[in-house]
Amino acid sequence: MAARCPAPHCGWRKGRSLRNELPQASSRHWHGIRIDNAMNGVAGLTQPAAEPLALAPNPRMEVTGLDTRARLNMQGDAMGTLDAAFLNGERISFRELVEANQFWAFNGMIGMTDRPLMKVSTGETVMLEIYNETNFPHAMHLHGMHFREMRKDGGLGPFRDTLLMVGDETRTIGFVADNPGDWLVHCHMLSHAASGMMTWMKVT
Ligand SMILES: [Cu+2]
Repeated sequence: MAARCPAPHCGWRKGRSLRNELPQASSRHWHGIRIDNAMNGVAGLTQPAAEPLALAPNPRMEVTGLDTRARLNMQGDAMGTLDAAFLNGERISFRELVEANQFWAFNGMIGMTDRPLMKVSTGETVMLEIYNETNFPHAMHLHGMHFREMRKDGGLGPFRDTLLMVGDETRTIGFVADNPGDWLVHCHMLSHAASGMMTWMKVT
């Protein structure tokens, strides 16, 4: 707005919220509108300044030109292939894992680890192959970014952030890592997540 004086006319529908897309913390004070004190917009007196909102760019539809490939094996359950896994840096037998109520794993690791599942740079296109070694369905959920399934026939599925996978199934997802940060990757059946099916990825 600073580039124009007077600033352009600004209309807003009742009930909609405003967000700060300016590069600095800002407040807004209204003339001509009777308003609650808490919304009067005097930073430091009636409300804190709104911090700038760093929104990720819209997701890119294409997932071509792959930069990173990774694989995630979902493991666990008594009928599955997991005979031991790492929990807090220690290799533990499946029997002991059941006693500890920690019997779901990703790539042989239970729960959060110091090292991420993958570390990628912003803008990299990532292909993640997911194999459900177990006999249970799992809902793979990625935080922070949306993905498309890369189907075996070469087609791309719709944008999603969760993929329901049945037992003994391999599916592949692709996405552009366009949102920097540490992002949780987990099974959205939350009892599975609490029992170990959690990891994370880093986008730098
Ligand atoms: Cu699950």
